[in-house]
Amino acid sequence: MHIHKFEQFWIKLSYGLIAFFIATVIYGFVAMDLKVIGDSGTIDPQNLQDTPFGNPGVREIIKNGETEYEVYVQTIQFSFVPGTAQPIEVPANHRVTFYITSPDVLHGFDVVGTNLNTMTIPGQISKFTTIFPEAREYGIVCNEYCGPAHHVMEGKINVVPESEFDKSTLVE
Ligand SMILES: [Cu+2]
Repeated sequence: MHIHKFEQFWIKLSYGLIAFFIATVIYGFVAMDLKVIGDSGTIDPQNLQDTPFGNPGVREIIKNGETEYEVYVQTIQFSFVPGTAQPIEVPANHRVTFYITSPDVLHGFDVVGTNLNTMTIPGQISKFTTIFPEAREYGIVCNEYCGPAHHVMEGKINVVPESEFDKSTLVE
């Protein structure tokens, strides 16, 4: 069968593009250590008050004899609760698990300069675990268009040395 040389060119280019896109995905997961945000279940966005999201903030838990932290965050047009009005404060070098959901519309939760980045979806819980290796401040931005003040939706995570961590900021 004769295939015209232009046709051959476009067929080869198509296969090349597919190979390139697959390679970028593999590169992201292997070399950049990207992970897909876990499916952590669903939640009724109208009734967050009866869940840990009703009292959002940082909780201390003991897991396998280690002190870990859980951070419950609501993303609401146009702030992170907590995160915007007051920063999320966690100690360095401890495992921190974020649980994030949205009572209104789709938002993003992107910890600037890191690979911590998730969509927050009404009815879904986004969950990821990290360990902040050093004390410093991180910015959070919303990276999903969520309304007219989307561009000012931002917050902060304060990672402090363990000795300076103020446990009075924890929620029950
Ligand atoms: Cu937004």
